[in-house]
Amino acid sequence: MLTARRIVLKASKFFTGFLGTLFALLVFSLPAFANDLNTRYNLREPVTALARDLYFMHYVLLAICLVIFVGVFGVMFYSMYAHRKSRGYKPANFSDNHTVEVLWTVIPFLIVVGIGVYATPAVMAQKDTSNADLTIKVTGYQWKWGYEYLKGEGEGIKFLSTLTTPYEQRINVAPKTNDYLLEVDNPLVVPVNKKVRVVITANDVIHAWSVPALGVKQDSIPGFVRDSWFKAEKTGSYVGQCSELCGKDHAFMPIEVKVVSDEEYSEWVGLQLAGETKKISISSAEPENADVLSQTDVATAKPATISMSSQEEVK
Ligand SMILES: [Cu+2]
Repeated sequence: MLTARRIVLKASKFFTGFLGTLFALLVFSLPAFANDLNTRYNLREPVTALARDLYFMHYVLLAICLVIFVGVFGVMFYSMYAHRKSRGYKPANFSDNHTVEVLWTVIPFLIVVGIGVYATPAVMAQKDTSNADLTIKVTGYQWKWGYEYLKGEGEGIKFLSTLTTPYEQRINVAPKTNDYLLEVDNPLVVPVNKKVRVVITANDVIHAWSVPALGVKQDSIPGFVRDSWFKAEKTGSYVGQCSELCGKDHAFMPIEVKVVSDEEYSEWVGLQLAGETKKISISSAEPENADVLSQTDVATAKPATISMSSQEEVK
């Protein structure tokens, strides 16, 4: 008959080996897991350093959860199986065990603190919006997005961005396309390898501007200004969705960020500023009663209404 000590040793050896292998498999196969619009599972393939950090952190945390899950349930099921009544085991008769109680309080506490310490640099980096090449104000409306280029090349450009997926697809009378509910008329256009600061607010209710591949997710709150940033390393189209339940058309206000080369960006800016391809400008198509924070409002707003990270003037 195995002693309790040997059982624990045996079990821990097994779990260390098993989880180590699993973790190594997960970490080393990260790129293979990366996702695009054609695949259904996992996070989007990261295209910024920040998004890569978040992606990796996601796996580390998943592995920690897995270790705890397998460890706890493994010990539980093994104990029940190996010490069952039919084998002649008698139930122990004790009411508490201080050592165990201290352990199951201290260990989870250390795990949580460890995760917090590990995640802090990434959270701090997300908030460091200094030295941006481009500043863009993003405004959430029910149910569309408004973009306004505040600073940097393209200053003065503003437009609304609305879902273009045909209604027929939504009611299942037309086949759904690959970018179903992720296509917009006017994507946000930004240059590649430039730090873009997004200043995020809302006009009516709370929305959230989120583009997973860029590692950005930030609530947009009426009367408040929050900011975030990204620096895309690869040209392409990156999509996201409003990520805060904001009313009946919450699912129908996607985000598309088009990352282009410097030359293409300059060309696009030229066309926009010349007004040649400007399809909808905020001034002509702004929803009625729009009471969005103007640039001056943002710059002169009382500190209390601006998040700690946004106290520097927007302009
Ligand atoms: Cu929304």
